[in-house]
Amino acid sequence: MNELYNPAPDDRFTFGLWTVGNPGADPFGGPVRPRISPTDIVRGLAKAGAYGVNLHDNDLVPFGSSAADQDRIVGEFMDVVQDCGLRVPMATTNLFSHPVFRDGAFTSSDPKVRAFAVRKAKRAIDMGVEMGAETIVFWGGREGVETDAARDCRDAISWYRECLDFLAAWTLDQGYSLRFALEAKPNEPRGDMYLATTGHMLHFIDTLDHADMVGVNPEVAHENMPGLSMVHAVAQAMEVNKLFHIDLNAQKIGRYDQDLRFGSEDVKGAFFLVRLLEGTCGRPAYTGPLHFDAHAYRTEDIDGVWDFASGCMRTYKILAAKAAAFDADKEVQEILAANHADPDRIGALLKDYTPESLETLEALDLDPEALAAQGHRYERLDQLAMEHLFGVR
Ligand code: GCO
Ligand code: MN
Ligand code: MN
Repeated sequence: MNELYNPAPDDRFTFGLWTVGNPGADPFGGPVRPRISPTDIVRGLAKAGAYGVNLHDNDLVPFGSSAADQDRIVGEFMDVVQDCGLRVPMATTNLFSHPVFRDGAFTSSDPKVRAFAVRKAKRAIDMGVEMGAETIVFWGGREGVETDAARDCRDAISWYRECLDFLAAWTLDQGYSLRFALEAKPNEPRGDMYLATTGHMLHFIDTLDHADMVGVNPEVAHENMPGLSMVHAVAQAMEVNKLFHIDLNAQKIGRYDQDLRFGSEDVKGAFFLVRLLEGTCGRPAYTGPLHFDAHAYRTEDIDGVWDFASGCMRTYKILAAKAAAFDADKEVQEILAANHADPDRIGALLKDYTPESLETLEALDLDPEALAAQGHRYERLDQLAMEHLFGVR
């Protein structure tokens, strides 16, 4: 194996306990692999070259544990995390497994369930802070419906907002310096989930009391399931400084949430995503954790799980190198420069309306027929991307 692509902690790769720890159960069959203990997962991740490990409260501390048991479990876990030189950059709350959440957590029609969900999230945030987490992810696994007969959908959105506002205000009151990252998914497990895409989330965030501390955690699979572009979702978040976290994996369009090894489907989509994150095409790079929310094929044994983890990280690094090479390619640069050329500084005119800019705009010699006659050479540009990806350039 080419050592150039071996991962190291400064690559900022992270995995959830639930990802490499996934024992391979699906709706049609039980687990095929033994459960790996959280501390063995940590040791394995350190050996594999990861930077950190993320978790849901109940990945580590079983639901309903006493405070004393929680302290002991977290203490033992953190000893191993520190010994291995790993970090816990993100923590999240399981608001979907227990039957109490069968009709939602923050969007349940029953205020008692919403209260229980807020209290559980609050405890998970405390636990995350204790472990050094900087980001709290919210994935509303049960926030949705099978039938819209259940409630006025506007109520669900208002309750979702109230719960997040409550938790953000409490977080600030505690003096915690944390960021919340909201993760969208269009469906599964619910028939329709509220706030189905990263775009929905970005708008919703603007309506929150403490919008400054809330951003998004887009996931490749969740944008691709309905056939949307992950690149565009992530770009929209980055453009307004709201990309607080990311879930990298792979997905075939239109399927259930497959959570495949990063880059194993839609290689070109993964390439343009990495190019965007690395900022090789011009704008600033994403500098947060690169989290893989995926799991090994059900065909795999434990060795296969570590092949999977290594594959996610190596593919990211390979694509990052390809992205850098693509953007450094003279022919690529020429095509892009020709398309972006602005010798008369017309782009600047559009930045602000003033009576003067309008006057200059009106006086421009703009010939739509001549503009329309120009080809853009994107066939060649895309082929160059393909040749970089194929390794023949
Ligand atoms: C899924 C989600 C989850 C979340 C996780 C962290 O579809 O199951 O992607 O894996 O990312 O719960 O909040
Ligand atoms: Mn998912
Ligand atoms: Mn996810």
